Parts: sequence; C-alpha cells; structure tokens
Amino acid sequence: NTTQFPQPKTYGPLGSLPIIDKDKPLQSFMKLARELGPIFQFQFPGRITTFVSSAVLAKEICDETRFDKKVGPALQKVRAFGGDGLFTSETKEPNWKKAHNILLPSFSQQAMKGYHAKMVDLAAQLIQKWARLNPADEIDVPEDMTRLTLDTIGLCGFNYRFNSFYRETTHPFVNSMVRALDEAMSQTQRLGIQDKLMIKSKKQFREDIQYMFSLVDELIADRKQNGDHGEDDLLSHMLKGVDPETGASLDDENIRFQIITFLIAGHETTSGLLSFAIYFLMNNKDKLKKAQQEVDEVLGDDVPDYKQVKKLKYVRMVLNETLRLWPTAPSFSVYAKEDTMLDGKYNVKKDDVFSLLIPELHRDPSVWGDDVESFIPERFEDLESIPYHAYKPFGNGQRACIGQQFALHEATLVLGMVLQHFDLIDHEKYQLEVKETLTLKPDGLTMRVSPRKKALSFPVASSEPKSPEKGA
Ligand code: FDE
Repeated sequence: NTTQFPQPKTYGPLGSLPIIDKDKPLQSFMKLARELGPIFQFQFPGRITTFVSSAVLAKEICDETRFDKKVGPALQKVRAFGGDGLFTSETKEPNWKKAHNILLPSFSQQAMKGYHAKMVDLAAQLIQKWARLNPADEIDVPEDMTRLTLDTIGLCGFNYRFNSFYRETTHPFVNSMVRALDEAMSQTQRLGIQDKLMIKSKKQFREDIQYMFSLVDELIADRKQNGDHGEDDLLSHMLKGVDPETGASLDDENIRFQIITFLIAGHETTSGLLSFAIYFLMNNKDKLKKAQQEVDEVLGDDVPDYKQVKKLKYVRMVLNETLRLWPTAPSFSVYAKEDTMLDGKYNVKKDDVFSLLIPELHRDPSVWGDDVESFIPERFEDLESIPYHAYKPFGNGQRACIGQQFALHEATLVLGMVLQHFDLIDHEKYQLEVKETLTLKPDGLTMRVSPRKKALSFPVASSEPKSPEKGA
C-alpha cells in the first residue's frame, strides 16, 4: 500500500516544464513546494524528479546507506569541462574517492592557517578599493565580491593571480566559465531538436572550454617545470599527493578538471554568500550594529590574524543565517541505491531521483519556528541545537562540500574587515531580486560606503600579517 506524490499539471511531452520560469527554476520549484507540500513529483521532458523540502524527508534522503549523490542532467553537461573532478563525478568513479582522499588535508582547519595571509592580501585589495571611492560612488556588491572570491581561490589554490581588482572588466576566464555554465544549464532546458539547432552557442561552448583548458594546462605545466618554491597550495597537493588507501596519485587530466572545479565551486557560491550577507545586514540595522560591535572588540584597528577570525563568532552566525535563507548552492540530488520506503509510506524504486530544495528545507516551521523569513543570526548561537538534517547549505555526508571551512574562513575574514572599515549605505532602498545561475545572487545589489577609519595600514602584499617583509 503506497501514497501517491502530488504533481502539478502536465503538458504532453513537455511534462510540467511550461509552468517553470526559465530564468528562475529554483524559485518556481520553491513556489510549487508551498502549493503542493514538502514532497511532490515533477515531470521533466523524459524524466521525473521528486522534490523534497521538509526536515523529516531530508533526513530520509540523506541516509547514505540508501541514497547516493545523483549527477543530474545539469551536472552531466558541466562534465564537458568539470570532467570527473570532485563535483561532477559519480561516487563510484575511481577518481572521486582518490581525489577526495588526496585533497581532504588541503581543506583541514590546519590548512586554513596556511591560506590566511593570502586571503588577507585579497581582502585588503577590496578594502583599499572601497576606501578610495568618493562618497557618491556606487559599489556593485556581487561584482566586487566575485573579484575577491575568484582571486582568493586562484591565489590560495594555484598561486595564480587573476588580479581582478586591477581590471575594469571581468577576467576572460570568468567570462568563459560563466558562459559555459549558462550554456550547460540552457542545454538541459532545450528539447533534442531545439538543441541541435544551437550551432552558434555550441561553437562558443567549445571555444570557452578550450580557453579554460589552455589556461589551466599552462598553470600545471608551469608548476611542473619551475617547481613550487615551497608553495603549499592545492596544486602542489594535487601533484604530489598520494591516496593513503591505494598509494595512487592524480593524473594530469584529472588535475585539470579539479582546478576548473575548484575555480567554479570556490568563487560563485562564496561571492553570493558575501553579497546576501551584506543585503541582510543593511536591512537589519540592529544585527549590523551587533556585528560591528563584535568586530570593533575583536579586531580594533588590527589586520585580522587567524585566531582573531575564529573569534568573530557573531559574524560567523550572520553568515550561517544568510546561508539558511539563501543557500547559494540551493539544491542537490540523490538516487535510491535499492528499492526502499520514504517515511514509512512512500514506495521508492531503485534509481528514483530526489532533489532537496534547500531554501525550503531551511524554512521548515517545525524546526525553525513561525518566523522563518526573519533574519535572526541568534538561531545559530548553539550549533548543537540545530538538527543535522534541517540545515544543509553545504550538502550531505561524504559528498558534502569539501570547501566549507575554506569558504567560511574567507567569508568571515572579509565580512569582518568590511564591517571594521565601513558603514554600509543602502542608497537605493534595494529590493531583493534573486538571480539564478548554477548558484544564487542578489541581482543588481549596489550600495555606498562611508569609511569608519581615517588611515589604512596594510602589510605588504602576501607577507605574513604581523611580520612585514624585511628589506622591502
Ligand atoms: C560540494 C558542495 C555541495 C554538494 C553538492 C552536491 O551534493 O551535489 C554543496 C551544497 C556546496 N558545495 C555548497 C557550497 C556553499 C559554499 C559557499 C561553497 N560550497 C564553497 C565552496 C568553496 C569550494 C572550494 C568548494 N565549495 C568546493 C566544493 C567541492 C569540490 C565540492 C564537491 C565535493 C565532492 O566530493 O563531491 C563541493 N564544494 Fe562547495
């Protein structure tokens, strides 16, 4: 005996696709969840996904003994340039476990200490840029945050400087990457014949991928030729690391895919997080004040060191609450490994696919209360009190985000420094509009800043925070 899933209206071979806003699929699914409830089935052309959005059901599909990550149609398309890198590989592909084992230490708490000075280097570029603006100048928040996060993963990961703050327009790598991601998403929304007709976009797609490959291959070749000069970054771990389980190391093609993966995963998501955090703080003056007080107490006039960033507890809570309301990687999918049951009442067949709508899960009133739409960082005062399956901004289990500590350390440092140096001015009374690509962003968010400090003093680029380079 089994319960049927609710389902929206279908339109022949198109399934229910016509009711989805092409530019905002995620927000359309969120709306459907509110109409149809915490589990509903959706017919795409040629496939079915069941969307889930309550804590009870999230707990079920996050059970790794019964479910495993699904590399769905969109991620399949991203494989054209992400290959069998960590994000786009099946758990059972040999390179997933191998790379996971080799790269885990690069994202440990210990490793963050090594990245800290480089993160400060780039955060300082952002602060200096903003400090030199005229009072009426407008900041494009997501744009500058993308400069920052791309440069940070580039420098910490591969000792490569995109130098985005020295460019008027975005680095060509980003253009190629954004276009390629966009094309990958669009391809999944086109029907077969439609897709075959997109000759120009496909040519562009191939060229963008070629460009990404060539930049990354050069980076690898250069490192192999010139050595790492003691550089302890992701790339050196990829080149030298061996899997403790098997003794195997990564091949060059897989390293290329990993680098592209980290550049994609490491910058869009984190820049969205920082942008949404700024949006929420500008709209919650009391929380902004509280965060600024903490920053003044912990940092004073210092350039933050590693330990001080760890002490920015409230700033960290602000980021957690931001990721509750707008998790920038807003969904992930799993498939059933065998026939099973959900919540004791829904029959599930082997290979059935489920997608978790993370922003809706994060609004489940049975966990978060009736004020789910309110921005209340205090919810995260005691992390122990949050049920593990009610909060999934970094995914689940063994396929969860390997970059979580990296992203949170970077974002805490940057938001801390922004609050330390500036008052934020919402000069346009910005109304939130969430833009969807593979990730989420506050579309068109701008602000002005007014400096809180008279003079800026920063260490020489890429030197250790409190021990300036000698003989400079
Ligand atoms: C992952 C991830 C995830 C899961 C997905 C699925 O499941 O499909 C999620 C949800 C995430 N991630 C989220 C996020 C958010 C943020 C802010 C981030 N993230 C960040 C970052 C940074 C970096 C570097 C990264 N990130 C990375 C990554 C990777 C590599 C991955 C894959 C893993 C595996 O192994 O699978 C992820 N990430 Fe993240």
